Amino acid sequence: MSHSWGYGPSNGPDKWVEGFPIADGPRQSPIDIVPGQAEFDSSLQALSLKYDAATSKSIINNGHTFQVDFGDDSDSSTLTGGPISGTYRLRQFHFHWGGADDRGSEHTIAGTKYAAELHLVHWNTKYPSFGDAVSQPDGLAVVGVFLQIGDDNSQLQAVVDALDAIKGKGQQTTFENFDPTVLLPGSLDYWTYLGSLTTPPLLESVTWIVLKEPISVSSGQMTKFRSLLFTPEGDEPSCMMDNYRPPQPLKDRKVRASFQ
Ligand code: SG4
Ligand code: ZN
Repeated sequence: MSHSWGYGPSNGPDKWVEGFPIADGPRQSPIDIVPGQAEFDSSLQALSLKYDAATSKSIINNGHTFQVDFGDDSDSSTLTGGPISGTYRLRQFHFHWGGADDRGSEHTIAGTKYAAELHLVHWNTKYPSFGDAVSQPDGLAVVGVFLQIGDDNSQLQAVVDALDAIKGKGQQTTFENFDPTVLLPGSLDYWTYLGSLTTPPLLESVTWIVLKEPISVSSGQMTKFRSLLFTPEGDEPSCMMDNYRPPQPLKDRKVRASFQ
């Protein structure tokens, strides 16, 4: 992989190990979660997600996904409770999705794939910044939410409507006054395990919190995700899709469940 990483045959997940040997490391993500093999842990606390709409700033196509970035210079939008200790601040959220509705999630549930997966990325405020936290074993906590094909998700429409303005890699626009709480399902029941970033540099710094209950997305909304481009304006266009890493070996890890 002499060129930069991506999701194609020549630079995709199977090649990442060439530039990032941690790809074969002991705590890689995503994984296949087998509910019958997860252990209910009554000591796990409820998740507390407290987000302030005033912290959403912009939406950007970074050539791998699109993400909404948040101001993280104060404890305005935070994650506490669940499996983590202390306070983690929301930095950004982004999605992974398929080229068709039958695939796209990174985590799978007993082999079942969802059409997409939302990642809300938080960093541990015991470190001075996101950049410092990203390489620490307890640096990040990512909440994963599955998107299941069904009704139009009206809460997602503000995000979908912004995509026209960021079609090409490197494009960004303002995205203010958005509270991502509206994207969460009714139940905050979750599975949790210790893992990694799912893209290079694949750092083993993530406490994963994967919600059991999916949110809905319509086929039409997924089509709009796929109208984004991996490529910058001016290049031969390549549609952004199948930007997910497949499940990695569980190795010596336990998945815990917050629910019975
Ligand atoms: C996406 O490519 C995000 O755009 C990246 O964010 C993110 O990397 C990467 O996914 C890995 O995150 O929750 N899927 S994941 O494990 O947050 C980081 C940026 O490039 C470091 C800012
Ligand atoms: Zn992600």
